[in-house]
Amino acid sequence: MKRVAAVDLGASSGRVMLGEVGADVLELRELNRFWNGPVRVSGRLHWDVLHLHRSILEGLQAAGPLDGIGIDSWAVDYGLLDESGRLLGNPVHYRDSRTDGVMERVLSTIPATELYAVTGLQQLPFNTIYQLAAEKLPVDAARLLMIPDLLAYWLTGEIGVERTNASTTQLYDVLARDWSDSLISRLGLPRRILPGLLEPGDVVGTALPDETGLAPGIPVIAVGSHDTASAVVAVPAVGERFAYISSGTWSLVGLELDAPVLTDDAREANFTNEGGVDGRTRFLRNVMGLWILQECQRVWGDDDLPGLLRDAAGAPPFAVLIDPDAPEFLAPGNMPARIEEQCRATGQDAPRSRGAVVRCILESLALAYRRTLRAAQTIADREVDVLHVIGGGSQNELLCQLTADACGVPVLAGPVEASALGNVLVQARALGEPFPDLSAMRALVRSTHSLRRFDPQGKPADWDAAESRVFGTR
Ligand code: LFR
Repeated sequence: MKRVAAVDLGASSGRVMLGEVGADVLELRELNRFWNGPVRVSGRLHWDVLHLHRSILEGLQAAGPLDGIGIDSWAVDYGLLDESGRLLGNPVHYRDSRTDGVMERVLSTIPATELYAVTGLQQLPFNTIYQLAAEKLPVDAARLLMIPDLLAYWLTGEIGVERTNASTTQLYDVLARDWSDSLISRLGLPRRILPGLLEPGDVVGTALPDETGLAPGIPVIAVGSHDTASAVVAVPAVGERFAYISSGTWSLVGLELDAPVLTDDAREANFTNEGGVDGRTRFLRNVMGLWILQECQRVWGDDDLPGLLRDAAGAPPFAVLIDPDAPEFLAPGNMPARIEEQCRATGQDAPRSRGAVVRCILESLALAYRRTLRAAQTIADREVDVLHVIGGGSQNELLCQLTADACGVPVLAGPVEASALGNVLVQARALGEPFPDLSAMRALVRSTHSLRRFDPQGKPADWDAAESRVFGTR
């Protein structure tokens, strides 16, 4: 059995979890949980990366003896180091407005078709490529590290970029499985700022006792360092005919495939082909997710989520519907006002109570899931029998039921801590636990975690009508 720590950083909170993993054991215990989120300084949104580092150390120092440490986080964001390894400036949050209009500018010199043929990535305005194009690279920038790589560098002094997260930069060649030299040079970036790639399971280095206060000799192991890649490892699926929603601040809706799908249909529907553990492809789309609800709660100063969900469950169905993926919902701000604005623009009465707002958000998300799931199956030519909802959002029973109703397939909800589970499983395998493949890991998740099942209810015709209301015949 192995005793490993998973550092799992989401966009609203981070945690350090202790994992005990063996042939028939998979247990997590929380060592530290801490706030994470955007910090606005001089008009720019940043991550508080030193707070993250310190909170990670606090968790690790409370862990007792460890066989390994793995770090996963959200994707696309990065820190720049100078030649001596010092961080140049505080990493910027992907929701910052510095990328406004940049995607359009880059696409006028690198056509979207070409970019998709190389990277297979969905167009999101905050992809690393657009963040880099938004600013002049500091003259003393010597290395770019993605957030988990930066935090691993601070623990070990070793530099590398893990592949699943590299695949989210839009600078990675999805077929060659390496950085795209041609895109990097067309962007005017020096090739050497992008370090060599690491595979999930590679040892990054050993934690430096003097810097970290940890016992000597603990390996820091590259995992699926993109949180969604780690989460997908822990989807408790049997076989191939499944879809997943990794449900948190974002909802990542899609399929696991053996190879990328780079067709015009996939590009036009804005599907991404992100790198998975063991060379799999995460064929999915970002749906705006629980972010909209989290921002409503922040604006209302209301942290009683169970109360809001009870009110939403009692609110009239299909009263108000929005397109959650509309660009106005991306940046932090007054979401209730933005929802009202979208209602006005689409000729609907604004929701009159908080419960009605929450109902509107959840039904609108369920509709977006349905559209995405159907498109994924058609484009990838893969039918599914079951939809696994994993991550924090799997605890939201109303959303799970609406998702089953809208998608017309059974939903299996759980595990909640999917990213941390995927993280510890990949570490345990690297340390010698016998998991020959992903299905063995998934079998262990199934046998150690209970799932909740939601069967489709209600009238499918209501969802058809709702879909044409929001999206017309598009
Ligand atoms: C989820 C996630 C998504 C990515 C978004 C931004 O936490 O990693 O997969 O698109 O955050 O990085």
